[in-house]
Amino acid sequence: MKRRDFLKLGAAATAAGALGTTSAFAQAKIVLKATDVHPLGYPTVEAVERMGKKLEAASGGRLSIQMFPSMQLGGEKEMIEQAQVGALQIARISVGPMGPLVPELNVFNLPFIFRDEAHMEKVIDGPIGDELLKKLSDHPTAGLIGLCYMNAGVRNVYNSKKPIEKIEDLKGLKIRMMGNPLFVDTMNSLGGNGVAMGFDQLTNAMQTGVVDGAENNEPSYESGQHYRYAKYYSKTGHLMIPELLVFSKVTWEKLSKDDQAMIAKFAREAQQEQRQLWHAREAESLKKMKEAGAVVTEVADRKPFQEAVKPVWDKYGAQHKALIQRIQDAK
Ligand code: BDP
Repeated sequence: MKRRDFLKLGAAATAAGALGTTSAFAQAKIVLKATDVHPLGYPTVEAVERMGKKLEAASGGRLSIQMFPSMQLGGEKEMIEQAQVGALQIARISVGPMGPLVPELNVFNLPFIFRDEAHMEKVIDGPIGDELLKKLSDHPTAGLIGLCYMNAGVRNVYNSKKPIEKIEDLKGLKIRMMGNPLFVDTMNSLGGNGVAMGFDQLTNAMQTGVVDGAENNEPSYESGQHYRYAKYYSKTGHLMIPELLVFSKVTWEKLSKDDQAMIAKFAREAQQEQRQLWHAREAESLKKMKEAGAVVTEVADRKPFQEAVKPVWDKYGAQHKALIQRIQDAK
């Protein structure tokens, strides 16, 4: 049996064993299985681990979080599926792959929707952020509770061939995008060839030349050592996608109201705590990747990039005009 399947089975068995009737569940020790594609020490992983420590302290050891980092339970597609069936409880995923499930969330996935990180933070911290979390939690088939957001900086294109200084430089490059048609359309409208695949398949795809590169923030590029396969990191800044912390709805419904409230409160705190860790890590990662040989290029004029993605806005944004307006008006 592959390690991943084995872990999946183990997770399913433990969760199923722990979930008896609602009242028995309310008394028993509950170990919440959490997962993240990133390794220990990464801001999102660290924030969830800290949340686990708080839960343990506040519940006198009755509630705790067991972290499975580094894609041990698969990529985000697998993480979402496992959370939906209750084989794990907490998944830290990007808003990226959630767009096809909850269309309103796709608005955060539109290229160049946020002016800068402060604008993005303002939106996720405010009423729009709350509304979209509720949309996710109330969604009849998504099977997930939206707990909070986290920062994930700005996504920039990297590749093995050449620096991207202007939009023409993207022509013909095969660039891995997250699993959501919106992103493939985005890359194609910029002139590259978008290839959708899971984060768990990316290193191999770069190694074997299936793709020429990908796009991500500095900490993901650096911690995944992607500079080893794609050293040209160019500040295209085309996407700024927040992260999500989601909870399995089937497990959630078995928790007491008090436990739900406690988890929700610590998750909201995690949103702010992760942010501090994030900004420090962004700077640290930039330094490390340069030391490791990454060639970082600024893109002087992003206008042509912004104009090229208009069709993506028409296709995915037309049905959310009012929401987009409110985001743009957020100051
Ligand atoms: C990273 C996100 C992670 C995504 C990954 C990706 O933190 O959730 O899985 O990008 O590109 O920035 O798939």
